Amino acid sequence: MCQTTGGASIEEVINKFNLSIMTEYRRPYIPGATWFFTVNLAERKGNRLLVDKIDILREVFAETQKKHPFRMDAVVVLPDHLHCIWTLPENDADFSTRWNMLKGAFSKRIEKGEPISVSRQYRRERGIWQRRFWEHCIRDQLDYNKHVDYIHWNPVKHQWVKHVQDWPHSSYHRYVKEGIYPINWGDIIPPEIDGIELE
Ligand code: NI
Repeated sequence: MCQTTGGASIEEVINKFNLSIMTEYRRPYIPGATWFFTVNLAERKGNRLLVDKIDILREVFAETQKKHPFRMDAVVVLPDHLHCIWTLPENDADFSTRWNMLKGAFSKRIEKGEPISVSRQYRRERGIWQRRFWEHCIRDQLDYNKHVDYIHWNPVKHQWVKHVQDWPHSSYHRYVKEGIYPINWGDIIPPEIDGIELE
């Protein structure tokens, strides 16, 4: 399903990125079934809709998951976009159905009034979310770890908080509770994600 890059051994990669301390993850990725997503609101400037309506967002995630199961490995909700990692059931790569359902159910519960483009008016679409989203098939355990850390570092990256632990809307807190991260994780930028740009 997703291509492996081959070539460099884990040791080579670790040396290259100076990853002296590796975090022990308890939910190993599953080849071909684990995906990273970035999903944006249509209007990002000054828009806090996702955190203002976090309860609705939680509801629609749960409803979608009930109808079309997936494992949520990591998630962060920022005011104007979100990132997450899902693992889909075997032989099921249909993340598009899940995102359409989730985005549609969320929009339906938000009062109308957002600016809507002509093409969307024509199709009777709402203007809450960007139509496109970014997906990336996780290649291996190192790629998985990197994306999990990217997610949890994101509130600091976007300068919403100074410390990872001060942002409530992420799975970071679950990771600490489960003993996966030490409490001071993220006091400095994790070296393996330095310079990565996935929004
Ligand atoms: Ni981001």
